[in-house]
Amino acid sequence: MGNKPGLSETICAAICASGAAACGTVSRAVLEPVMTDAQRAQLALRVPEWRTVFCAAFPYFANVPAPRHAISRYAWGLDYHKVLAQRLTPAAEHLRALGARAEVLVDASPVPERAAALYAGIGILGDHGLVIVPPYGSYVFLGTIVTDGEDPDAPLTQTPAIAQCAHCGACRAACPSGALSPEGFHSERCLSHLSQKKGDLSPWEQALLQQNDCLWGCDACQEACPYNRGPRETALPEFREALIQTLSQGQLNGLSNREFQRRYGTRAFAWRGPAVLRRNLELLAKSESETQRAFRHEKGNDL
Ligand code: B12
Ligand code: SF4
Ligand code: SF4
Repeated sequence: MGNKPGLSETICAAICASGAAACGTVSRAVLEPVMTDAQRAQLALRVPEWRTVFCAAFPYFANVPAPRHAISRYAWGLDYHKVLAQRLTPAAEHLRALGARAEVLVDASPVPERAAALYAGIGILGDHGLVIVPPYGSYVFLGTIVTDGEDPDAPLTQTPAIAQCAHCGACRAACPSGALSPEGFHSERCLSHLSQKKGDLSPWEQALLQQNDCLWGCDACQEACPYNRGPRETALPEFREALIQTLSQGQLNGLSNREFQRRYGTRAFAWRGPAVLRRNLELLAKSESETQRAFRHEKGNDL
């Protein structure tokens, strides 16, 4: 990438012009110590001599209420993996034109994206584990460009301090599964994970999905957070137009995998295929009919 001063600002400005709300850089010396061995090995395969990570946050909050049987907000619009990759590619090409290797990596990536964003100084660490970028709250996706060019503007070794949230406790109190505990985050308990998990769910897991009317993903900790009170709406059309906020059994029943992909393959909820969504919808329908039965019983209208 050379030693031209201001190059990282130029690249970050291009990334922001492509729709990011914030962009920053973190050097290898700062990020590598918090990476796992597996993350280090995988990233070295993608960009062997990587030295700098550009990290960007793209807002996705659409200002419409969540319906019944809601898909989580992050999956209402087009698949963010593709959207961010497309929007980050011109900046990566700019770096390549200068002779550097540059790879766009989004989510399915060995980069610990939240740590990269926090060290790059583009957001605040929330106790729910997510990166908050006011005024968009935590409703931002993270994406990176990893390059072997050196960032001339970033200190090589100094680990920056990380901004922290207000520690109000609302996310922990709102978490229905106990995934957020003082000891840390338990991903195997997280409803977002459970709603995407294949196969049979335990009775406890089923009840969690039903009680929280959860079709795909979970937004409870984010909804409770004061930084997400009235967040600014995204300007990106991919995340505010043609939204799919829920699905019905009628839309999914009888669909082959191929037909499901044809209809919904542009969406982030499609990667697991239709079976997991069908299972979740069945659970929600079952709990609905049980509630209706209990209501009729209370009114003395039992058949
Ligand atoms: C696996 C995964 C999940 C799992 C587990 C999540 C978890 N909290 O661990 C499940 C399915 C549960 C999940 C759920 C969600 N996820 Co998720 N997930 C990921 C993914 C793909 C990998 C994370 C991971 O486990 N990596 C492997 C471990 C070993 O690495 P790591 O998490 O980075 O952490 C290591 C180090 O970096 C270090 N570390 C971690 N953080 C920090 C911070 C600092 C400051 C330091 C020093 C160190 C450090 O400790 C770890 C151990 O070594 C990331 C994308 C990515 N590539 O980072 C998205 C990502 C974290 N998810 C995201 C989202 C949006 C969600 C959901 C909100 C989706 C939803 N609505 O249902 C929920 C939120 C749940 C929650 N409260 O965390 C976004 C978060 C955006 C943001 N604003 O922060 C990400 C960044 C995807 C993206 N590209 O935007 N997710
Ligand atoms: S996504 Fe849901 S289950 Fe997971 S930590 Fe947040 S509130 Fe808890
Ligand atoms: S709800 Fe409170 S404790 Fe949780 S992330 Fe938001 S400010 Fe931090």
